Amino acid sequence: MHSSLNELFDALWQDYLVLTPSALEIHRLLGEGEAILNDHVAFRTFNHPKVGLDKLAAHFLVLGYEQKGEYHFEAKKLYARHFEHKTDPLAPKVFISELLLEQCSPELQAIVVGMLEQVDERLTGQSNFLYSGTPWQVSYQDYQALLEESEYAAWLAAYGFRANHFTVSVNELSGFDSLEEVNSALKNAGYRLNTSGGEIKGSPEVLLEQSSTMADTAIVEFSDGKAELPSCFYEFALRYAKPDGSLYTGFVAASADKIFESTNVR
Ligand code: OOG
Ligand code: NI
Repeated sequence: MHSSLNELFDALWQDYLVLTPSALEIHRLLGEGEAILNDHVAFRTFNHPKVGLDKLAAHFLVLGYEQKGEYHFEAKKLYARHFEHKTDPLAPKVFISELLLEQCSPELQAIVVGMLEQVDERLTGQSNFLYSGTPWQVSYQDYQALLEESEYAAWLAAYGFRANHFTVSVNELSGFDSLEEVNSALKNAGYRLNTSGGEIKGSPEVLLEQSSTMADTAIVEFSDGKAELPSCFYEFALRYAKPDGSLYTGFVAASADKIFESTNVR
């Protein structure tokens, strides 16, 4: 467990930048030299007792976070929860999802169990767990079998435990007032956006608008060779005020469903 929130987020950011070099360029493009506030950071896992959502969440609960919303993604066989810091409104929100293994094929389950058998029980309690990557060896052949059934499972097998994306709080950017402006700046600079469900997911009516880049790529070493695959992406979120005047802090399942596809291979 980490003793400070800043220390944990710094370590997550450094790990994320190695796989997502475009995030640093975009950070400069949007921040124009000023600090950027993170709306949220997201993680992926399997709903296996060894590494389930709760094991990841524990690292945030000890740092003052509490559980907030929950979300269901039936077609993708995912379940997610989001967490907010109890007292620090500037602390990034945390979104953690897990693949519901019992709903997946016996073939997928067998590959994942083979990976998880290699995981030391003590891993999830270690301070670096949330940016420890893949504690397993998996073959490219198994990766491809996972990919046939679940893009999420395949990404997780290749990249493991780390921030899957950071998210710029567009509300806090001084040079950009809308997500359209952010998206135009990104496209003009040559970045590819996730267009699944439209470039902008959500609307003022649901109090949240989101867009994201398509993931960068990285070379992944499998037990039987290397492959270049989508790594991590950068997201942009604009939040709207609730009737009481405070900003909406939740997520929108229909939008999140499309954001997951930012790491799709095709
Ligand atoms: C999470 C996708 C959902 C959001 O902000 O709605 C999400 C993921 O890709 O792991 O980040
Ligand atoms: Ni997100």
